[in-house]
Amino acid sequence: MSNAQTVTPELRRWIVEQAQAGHPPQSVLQAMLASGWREDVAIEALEATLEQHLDADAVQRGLPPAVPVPEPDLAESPLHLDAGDRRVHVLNAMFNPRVVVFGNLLSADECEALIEAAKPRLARSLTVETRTGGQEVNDDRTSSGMFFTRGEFDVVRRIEERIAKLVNWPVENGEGLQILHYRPGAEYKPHYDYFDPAEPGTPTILKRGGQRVATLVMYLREPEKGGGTTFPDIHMEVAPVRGNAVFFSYERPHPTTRTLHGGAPVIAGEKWIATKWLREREFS
Ligand code: PD2
Ligand code: ZN
Repeated sequence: MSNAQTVTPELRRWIVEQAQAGHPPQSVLQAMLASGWREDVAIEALEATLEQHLDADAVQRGLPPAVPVPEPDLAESPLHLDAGDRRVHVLNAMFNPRVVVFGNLLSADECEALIEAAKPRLARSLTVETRTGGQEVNDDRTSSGMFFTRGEFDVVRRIEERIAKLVNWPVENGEGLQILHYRPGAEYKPHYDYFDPAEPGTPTILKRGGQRVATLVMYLREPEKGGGTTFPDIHMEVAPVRGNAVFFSYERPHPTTRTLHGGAPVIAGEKWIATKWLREREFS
């Protein structure tokens, strides 16, 4: 192997061969270090090569290709992240699927401001109807809701900028904030947030900014019991604590992302949330 610290096609081929021969990434890394590769270059080359290889494999099996997704900077496992105007707490982080629980994302005043501005505009929640690209009342979603337009007023704008900084994704790629209100018994049955490529209405929906690639559910008012955000594939439930949020990303519109999630029925009290969906490109 060459000692030049540039990653050549030969090196990539060799990495893939090692993986195919069943050598774990840690042993491949050790072999690279032993032949003089700098650790940072070796790790980067390994990660990028294996990721590309897995994606090519997935596409060959008929899956949609993976695309870049928003990602908070958790490389050094920080306890806090600087989101511009606020220090956000990192409470929990999972890699596969990428699910991160944040604390202290919103102040109590911000939560109340969103709820009060939304109240006069609430209607029974609609979901995007992927058969036609329109909207429909959906029995799986028994909450009421509304959308603000992006940057509609100062609190919305401030929160959108905070989110953009937190997950390193342009404000312009975000849909308008959606506010949802769940009374006792209301729920949102498990679903994926991306648009199903097999549905005939999806190409129309994708004209505005491409696919959804990540979701941030922010808890504005907490119920007394129930109302957690559930992830059935990973047996996880996030408690809907006011000011906290759960972030998850999905690099392809496919169940292999294991991002199936739902809003569990509220058992006592009421739950209010704000959802920010992030698209691949500018959403206009
Ligand atoms: O209210 C929730 O916890 C929830 C669960 C699943 C919200 C959404 N999805 C959503 O807004 O997409
Ligand atoms: Zn959802």
